[in-house]
Amino acid sequence: MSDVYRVSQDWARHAHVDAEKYAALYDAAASDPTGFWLDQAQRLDWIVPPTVADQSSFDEADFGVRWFADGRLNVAANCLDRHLASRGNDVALIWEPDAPEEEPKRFTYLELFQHVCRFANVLKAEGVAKGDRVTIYMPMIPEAAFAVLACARIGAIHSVVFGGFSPDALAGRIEDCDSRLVVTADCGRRGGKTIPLKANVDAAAERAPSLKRVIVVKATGADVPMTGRDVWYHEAAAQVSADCPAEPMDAEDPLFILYTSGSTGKPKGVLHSSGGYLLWASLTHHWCFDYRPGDVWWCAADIGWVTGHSYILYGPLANGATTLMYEGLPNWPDASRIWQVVDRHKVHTIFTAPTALRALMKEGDAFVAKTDRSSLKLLGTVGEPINPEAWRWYNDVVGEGRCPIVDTWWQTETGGAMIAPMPGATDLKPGSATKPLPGVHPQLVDETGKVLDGAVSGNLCITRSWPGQMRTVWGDHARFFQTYFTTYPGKYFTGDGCRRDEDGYYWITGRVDDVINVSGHRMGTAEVESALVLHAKVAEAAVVGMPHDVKGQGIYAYVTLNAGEAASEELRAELRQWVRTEIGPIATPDAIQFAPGLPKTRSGKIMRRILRKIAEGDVSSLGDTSTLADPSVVDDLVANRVG
Ligand code: 6R9
Repeated sequence: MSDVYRVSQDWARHAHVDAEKYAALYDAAASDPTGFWLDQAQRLDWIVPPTVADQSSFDEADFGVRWFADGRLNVAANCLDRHLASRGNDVALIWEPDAPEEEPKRFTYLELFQHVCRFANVLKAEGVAKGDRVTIYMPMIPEAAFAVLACARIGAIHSVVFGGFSPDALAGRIEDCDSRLVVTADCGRRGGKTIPLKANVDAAAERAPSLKRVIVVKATGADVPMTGRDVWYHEAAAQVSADCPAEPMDAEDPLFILYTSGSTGKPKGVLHSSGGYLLWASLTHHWCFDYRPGDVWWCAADIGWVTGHSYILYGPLANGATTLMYEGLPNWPDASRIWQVVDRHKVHTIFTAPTALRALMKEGDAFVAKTDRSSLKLLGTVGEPINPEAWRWYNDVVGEGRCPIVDTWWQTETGGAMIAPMPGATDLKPGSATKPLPGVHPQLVDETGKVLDGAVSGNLCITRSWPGQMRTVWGDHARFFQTYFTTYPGKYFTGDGCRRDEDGYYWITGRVDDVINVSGHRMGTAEVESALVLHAKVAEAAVVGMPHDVKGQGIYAYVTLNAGEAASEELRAELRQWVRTEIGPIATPDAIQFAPGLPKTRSGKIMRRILRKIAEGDVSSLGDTSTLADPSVVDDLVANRVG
């Protein structure tokens, strides 16, 4: 039996949603979905309010995801303009620099609005128009937020690429969506280190012929060579006015593309809409985190990931929140840093990943205890299953038992939280994301697609659309259908395994496909394999996940060398570096095992099940190896396991 943490009376009394309202929301969503969603949609400011809600279908014949299709709005106006009259002088964005001795910056809603309008005019002056794709490759500085919201203001589609990705990975993403323009900075800073963003863009440009213009924000003042393709942001900004009307958009017009790893092929450009996405980001921020004006909200993600999109920018700003953006790392200069930032800005809610908590937990409680943290009232987590030990540490040591833990399960594809508690209404169980939010319809199925009822484990599907659902894979609608709707026809398949307990609580057990979750970041095993086989000495590679104390999962690579090549420690180091350069540091293999052969079926399919077991060190239960073309390769793999 797992522990149950009851909602405190204090929370239940003061929350936006208490147990009674929670039940009413569920009933309304179930009994009259159209009325429910049109009603919820009123939390946005529409130029033309929608009269239709869900028009989606998961069936092949009339497949598509569509919400609020006759509504018109502008996302940036919802995040900025509509707050000006009531809270123009309230702080919208707090920026905390990498180095603790530097001064933070604060922007009121009015100031943020002015910066965004000016940035939007710079983009327009460069010829960017509605529907054009703009790639944003930035450090965590305020200008990253300006650039994102500027795109939304003029109806350009932003594609934010995480600043830790390599020039190659960046080039692939620029080309895939045919971006003409990249916004970057001279350099970025993180944990005292410098990241050569502009130099990376220059390298990417050689492989990305669509790229014609680079807007460079002066962030660190590093000396970077400028070419005819480049313009300094501050110079361009001085030439334009700060007055920029917001472009009216259809609810279904695209807002952004965000590349994410899948089980096959190159990363997919997940496309999100304007109306449905913004509603979901805003509503889930309101429901799950019980935000109220004056609270300081801190989502400690990077804007290069969906969590940063939905919960640093769109959700909180749509709700008129004060959102904190932090340039650095949670544990630099030391493991107190994250809590010192909480104290410095009197943060009410912090939303972070289990991997960060595990890393901090390892350093000992003293780093936490010496900080005050009395401003905290809620603690959130996202990105991967949280182990009960980390959950309890977060609850007992960080929150001192005062702060509910809101564990949110969701995906880049879902736009916002899907299975998560509401702090005034949901009892908590450490390690469970609890229950689906109103209007979310999860279902567990077995391998054959049979629906499983009651307390059971299975593969997690969602049977009906929700407003924040992705609309397509950029440039490949067939791949969207194929990836998510064909494994279990008529349902959206999440790729996650999940257990439902006797109380109807959901416990995500992790990916059941060839995606691994490294420090809360998704990495496709196929991507790492493609990078490895590009190396001249590598014949074949197979990559699987392995358990890792801090990262949750680590990357374990089996590598077969070309005939005549010898395995060595130098080559191992070279291959690790190779993958870092090809994809980025987050893809660096934790273990590389040189193998004379890989376990394959007679039809040539690699038996990953066996490779996973060996990487996990679970060699006593390799299961049936009789279908292997050459069962003896397994003996060698077991004997030479790394770690
Ligand atoms: C938001 C985000 C999605 C994958 C998802 C699942 C895992 C996310 C989780 C969780 C257990 C949670 N995941 N949140 N697993 N509990 N609270 O992380 O998006 O980067 O697309 O990753 O992350 O496996 O399928 P994304």
